[in-house]
Amino acid sequence: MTANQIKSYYSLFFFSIFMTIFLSCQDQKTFKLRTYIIPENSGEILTESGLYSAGTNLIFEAIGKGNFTFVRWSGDIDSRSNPFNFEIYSDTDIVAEFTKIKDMSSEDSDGDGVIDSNDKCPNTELGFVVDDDGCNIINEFDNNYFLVWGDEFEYDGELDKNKWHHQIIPPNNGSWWNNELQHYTNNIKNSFVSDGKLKIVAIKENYTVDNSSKNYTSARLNSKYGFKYGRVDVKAKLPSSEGTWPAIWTLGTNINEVGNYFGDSDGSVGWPRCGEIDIMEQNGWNKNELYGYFHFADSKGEYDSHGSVTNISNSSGQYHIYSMEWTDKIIRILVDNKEFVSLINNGNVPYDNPHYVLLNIAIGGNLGGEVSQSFIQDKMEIDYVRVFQKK
Ligand SMILES: [Ca+2]
Ligand SMILES: [Ca+2]
Repeated sequence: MTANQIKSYYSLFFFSIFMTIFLSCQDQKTFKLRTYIIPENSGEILTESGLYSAGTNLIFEAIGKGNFTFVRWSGDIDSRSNPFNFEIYSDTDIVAEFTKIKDMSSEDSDGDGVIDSNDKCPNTELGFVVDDDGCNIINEFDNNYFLVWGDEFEYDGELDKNKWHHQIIPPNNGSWWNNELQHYTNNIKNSFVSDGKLKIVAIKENYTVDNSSKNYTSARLNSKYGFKYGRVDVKAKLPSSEGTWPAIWTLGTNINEVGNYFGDSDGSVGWPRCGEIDIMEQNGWNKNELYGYFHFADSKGEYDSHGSVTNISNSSGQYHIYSMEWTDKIIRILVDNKEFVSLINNGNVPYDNPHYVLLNIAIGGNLGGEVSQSFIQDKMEIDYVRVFQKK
C-alpha cells in the first residue's frame, strides 16, 4: 500500500465517521410542542407538551370539561377534526378552543316560564299567562282574548298575597262609603281559599278599628294587577241573606283613596274621575236582580252614571259568570256571556286608564238596605277571576 493509498483510506474512514455522526444527529433532531386551552380550564389535550423527535406522528385529541365542548384547533394548525393527526417537523404551538354548550334542558327561549323541551308553543308573547304546555289560554267565549292575569284559587288557606291586597283602612272618617255597616278586615275568617274557591265571608260581630266600632266584618280585595282594556270573567255564587251587598267591580288605578292598593303609587284623582265599572252588584232585598253600572265624571268633571238592572235566577245556589268587555270604543257588561248594558267609550267618559278588580260584600248601606235580625254570616264564593286581553 502506498502512502497515498493509506491517506485515501484514512480520508474515507474519517469521512464515514463524520457522515455517520452527521446523519445520526439529523435523526435525533427534536422539536418543541406547546399546547394551550382556550378558555382556561375548559378542557384538555391528551397529547402532552414537550420535545418530540422529527417526524413523530402525534394524535391530538381535545376533550371538553363540564359543559364545554371542542370547537377547533388553532395556533400552528387550523382544523376542526378531532382527533387530529400531525407529524412534527418544527416547533409547534397548538391551541384547542372550547365553547360552553347551551344547556337546552333549562332554556326558556320565549320567557314564559316553560322550558323549551316542554314548550309546545315556542314563541308566545310576553305579558300573557300560559298553560303547562307553554301555550296561551284562550277565553272560552271569545277567542280574540288571551289570559293575562287571574286566580283559579287552586290552593288552600290564605289568599295569594302576590295577587291580592286587603283593603282594611276605613277611608271615610273611620267608616266606609254609602252608610255601610261593616268594617273590612284581613282576618282569615273573612276571606280564605278552600275547595278551589275564594270565600268572602260577611260576619255579624263587633269589631273596632281606629276607635270606630261596627257590628259586622267582611273583606274587600283589590287585585294587585292593573290593566287597560280587556275582558274580565268572574265565576261566582252570591250571598242570599237580606242586607248583603256583594260586588265584583273595577276602579281606575289612579284613584287616590287611602288604603287601596294603587293609591300610593298611582293615585292622582278622586272618585268618580277615576271611573268605576260595576260588573256585578246586588241589592240587599231582591236577590233575583243584578246591577251593571258605570259611575264616572264627564268631560266637565261632573258626576254621571249609566247602568241597567237585569234578572237572574238562583244567584246564590248556582255559579254564574259575571263579565265585562272593555275596548277603546265600548264597555259591555254581561252575565253568562249575555250583555245587559253597555257604555260608549269616548271623550266624555274617563275609561282609558288602567283599572284594578275589587271583590267585596258590604253590609247594609244604600244598596244593602235593612239587615235581617237573624243574620249571622253569609258568603260569596268565587271559582275564578280571569283577565284577558287581545294581542
Ligand atoms: Ca317557554
Ligand atoms: Ca311558550
